[in-house]
Amino acid sequence: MTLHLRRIELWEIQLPLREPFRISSGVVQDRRILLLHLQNEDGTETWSECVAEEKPNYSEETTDTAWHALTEWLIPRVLGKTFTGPEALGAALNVGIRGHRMAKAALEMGAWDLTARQRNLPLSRMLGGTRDRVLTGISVGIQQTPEVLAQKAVEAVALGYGKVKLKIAPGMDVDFVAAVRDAVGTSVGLAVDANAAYTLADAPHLARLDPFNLLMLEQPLAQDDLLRHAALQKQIATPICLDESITGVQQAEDMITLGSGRIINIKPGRVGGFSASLAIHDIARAHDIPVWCGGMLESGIGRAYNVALASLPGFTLPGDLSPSARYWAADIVTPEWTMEDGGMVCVPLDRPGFGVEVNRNRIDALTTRTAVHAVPQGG
Ligand code: OSB
Ligand code: MG
Repeated sequence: MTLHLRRIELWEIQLPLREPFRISSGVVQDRRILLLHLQNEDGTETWSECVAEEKPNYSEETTDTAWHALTEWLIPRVLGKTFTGPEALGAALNVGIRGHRMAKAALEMGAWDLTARQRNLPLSRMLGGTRDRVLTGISVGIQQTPEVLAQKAVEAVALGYGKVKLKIAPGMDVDFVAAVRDAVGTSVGLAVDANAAYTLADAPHLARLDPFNLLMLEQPLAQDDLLRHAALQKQIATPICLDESITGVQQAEDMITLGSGRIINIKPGRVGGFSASLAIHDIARAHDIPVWCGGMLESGIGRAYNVALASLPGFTLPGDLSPSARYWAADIVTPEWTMEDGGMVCVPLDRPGFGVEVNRNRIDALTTRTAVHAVPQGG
């Protein structure tokens, strides 16, 4: 069994969030999502999702740069060519094409799912997943006041989430966390995510979060700054978790060597796909570094890929894998993603591939542009 893509379609959809999602670097209301439909020469088909957002505030990639990179460089690299598997296809995307990891990941992860379908395996098991349910958390955006945020956190706990992550920014941090801790009590797992909004000079201020007994402080400093994260970790008790900084295997190794953090958020899109995600998982596990699966406000398709990854044994902390209804009035997959008692999401294991049906009618209704790349007849 080999991979030989004969047709790749790009679909951009616009999916409105139920409420705006604000982080320190920007706000999203309508999610512009790039989907890929992949067709292998043996008739195997799947969908994948590129997690790039409309604006370059989290990552330098955007929906438009990903469309461009896929169209101009990445799709031509793989279309009509034969690969022994997803690793080989992923490697071909990295020869002479720097960056654009989210665009690459959409193709590479789709290749993993095609291979799972060819082998009649659930995507989870194709990747080495062992769990049949994964712990989930919620990521709550920045709110106007500590009181509003505390109210949202209380609602999340009542819904059963196993972790509540609060977005913070300078001026909207210690008081907000204090109000939430006070409202939810000491037993709830709380985390904060700064999305790179602070500098090392803020270390004494960030140390004021220590008394709240947070599970982690995610990405306090700049994306490319492992050195200062190491210095900061020495000055605060709260474990640092890196998100934006971990763009590949090497950054994970460097984080461990330097002591820049004690936890890793793995987002397969951010690291260029599943091969890098698996390698980071393995390295972290060997060093007793817990990992968890981050989210990018994915549709039900991207979520399916994340849930499969989160079923690997090293994913010991709850992921940002909220149910569909937390984000959208209606998702583009059937069944929608739901949360079971105990804040768990079930890993679909009853069919090959990522395990949910894609709702074509719903995609059609949300589509803003499409493009088709196909090998010529007889090619
Ligand atoms: O930093 O984890 C982040 C969403 C967009 C960009 C960055 C982040 C996030 C989230 C959302 O926290 C998590 C989710 O998908 O629920
Ligand atoms: Mg984050």
